[in-house]
Amino acid sequence: MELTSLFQKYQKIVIMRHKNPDLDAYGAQFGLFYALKEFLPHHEILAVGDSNSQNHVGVLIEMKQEHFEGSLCFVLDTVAKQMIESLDFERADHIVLIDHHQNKPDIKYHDYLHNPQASSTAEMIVDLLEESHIPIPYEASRALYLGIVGDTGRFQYSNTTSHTFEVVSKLLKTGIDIQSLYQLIYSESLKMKLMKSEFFASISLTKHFVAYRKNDIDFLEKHQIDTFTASRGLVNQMAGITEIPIWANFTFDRQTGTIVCELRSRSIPIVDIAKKYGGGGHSLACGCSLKTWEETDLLLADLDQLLEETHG
Ligand SMILES: [Mn+2]
Repeated sequence: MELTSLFQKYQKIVIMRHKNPDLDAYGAQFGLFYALKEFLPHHEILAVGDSNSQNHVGVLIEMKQEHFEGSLCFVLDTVAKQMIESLDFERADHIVLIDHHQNKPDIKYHDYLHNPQASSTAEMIVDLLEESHIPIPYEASRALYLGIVGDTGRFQYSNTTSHTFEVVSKLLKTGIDIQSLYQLIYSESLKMKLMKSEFFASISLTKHFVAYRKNDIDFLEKHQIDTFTASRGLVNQMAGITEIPIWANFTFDRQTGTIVCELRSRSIPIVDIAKKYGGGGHSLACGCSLKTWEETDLLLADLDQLLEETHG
């Protein structure tokens, strides 16, 4: 893919990513946005999509059909239809997907940059900008750094490679202040901390130490949080505890009337259990949706049984 010829052909560039964005989705989006803004000062460049509390790096425009007509559109950090806010982007004249996940695209595209070895889409954006001889300005650098930190869990997950550090080294040379960036993403409100402490104080354990919590509608309403914040946002409150090899977070979802299950494991693969209940994901981090609280007990029994088989 020749970016420069695409930039000659299209005057309007739209940059989007999956809904419910995480640090990598924002990082890749705004990293590319700020770099192209500076490189192509006479182009119209739009960063579009939904927003949440994880955005520290830029201002988004709400997605509209007319943004896409006659445009070059980048779709970042996903290739899955179910992760996309709106399929309006398919009106774009040229669609470029950039992603590091394992999935096969089920959305329309013209070019697809895929690197499952990359720690993050942000890491891929740094490589792409380099290859295309597009400078990475300070603002882009901050966004991209946060993206990489998000998907590598501050460089602790096994997706962190020597290349990740090469990329980060380039970002640091733009003069970013990483201490202030960490303060942005790892500080939280007193209200949030108190909610987490209530959450943790009421976790339960199965016989073989699967930790779990059931977040009902009362919990969501008491703390004024949405399903995503409670399920994805709180599951890892149960992580990093020596005695607990597997943990599960069950959260009622008002919109669908289902129970969203986030399942995590330190080392024993659990994705087959998620699949048994119609879900999926990674080997140690996966999920599914269930219709009743009774089903969550069946799922917990399966996880407990898995530990019994593993430990005897
Ligand atoms: Mn990612």
